[in-house]
Amino acid sequence: MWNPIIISVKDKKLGNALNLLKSADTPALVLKNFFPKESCDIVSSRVTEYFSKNKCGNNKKIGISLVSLRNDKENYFKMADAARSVIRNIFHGMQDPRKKIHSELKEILNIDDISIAKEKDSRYACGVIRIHDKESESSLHRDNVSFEAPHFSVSNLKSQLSFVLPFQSPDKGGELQLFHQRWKEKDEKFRRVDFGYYDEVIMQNVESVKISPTKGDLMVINPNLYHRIQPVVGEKLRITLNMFAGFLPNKNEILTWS
Ligand SMILES: O=C(O)CCC(=O)C(=O)O
Ligand SMILES: [Fe+2]
Repeated sequence: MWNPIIISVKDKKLGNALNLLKSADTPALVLKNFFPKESCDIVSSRVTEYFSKNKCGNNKKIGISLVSLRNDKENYFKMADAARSVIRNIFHGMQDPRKKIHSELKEILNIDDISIAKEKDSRYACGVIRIHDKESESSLHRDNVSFEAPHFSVSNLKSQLSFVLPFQSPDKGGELQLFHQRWKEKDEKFRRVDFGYYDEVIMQNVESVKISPTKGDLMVINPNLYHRIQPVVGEKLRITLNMFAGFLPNKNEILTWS
């Protein structure tokens, strides 16, 4: 059986779990009750209000993601700076979950250091808040910054990780489905022109798991495994904080970005 490792935050140190994640022997680490549910509710109502006031079209996120601007480096860093105060305001008056991820995962994962990635004098974006509603599509994909954005310094990092912190779960659906299959360069023939990959990329009899997003439970995944978000059912939005991380070569040190 290929199942996530569920950790109570009280367990603190995780032993071998990080290696199991890197080797894909486990699909995910789930840190129960990582972020207070009351704070999740406050964030969710602020995010919902933000989207009702700001007409965002199909752009259902707050914050900047590297993949969407990978061919416009200057603009990526400019927009990353412009987005900082917007995200900070969403977390106003509470412990910033991004800071909590940085400080507590250092201890829990037994890492020497975790900080936001930099490139010369520019700081990478820190976190994207994503909403998924019943109209949202999430294609099968994998995240691999080394392949997708080779002219950014984070492309030199190893063992990419993805952090997903749900603030609100939909009534039904919205599970994160992970396949026990890593992306390989030869899979590029299955790539869709818009985003992601055709389902044919998944080989026969490959196992998959579906993890329901539970507010406050931090999921850490190996995003080199194919994954997708199942359709959201009902009116309630799926709201998450998403961040990436990678290891400095030959170091037990992580840099983060979004
Ligand atoms: O929001 C999620 O559950 C997963 C998002 C995702 O694709 C990722 O973190 O790489
Ligand atoms: Fe992803």
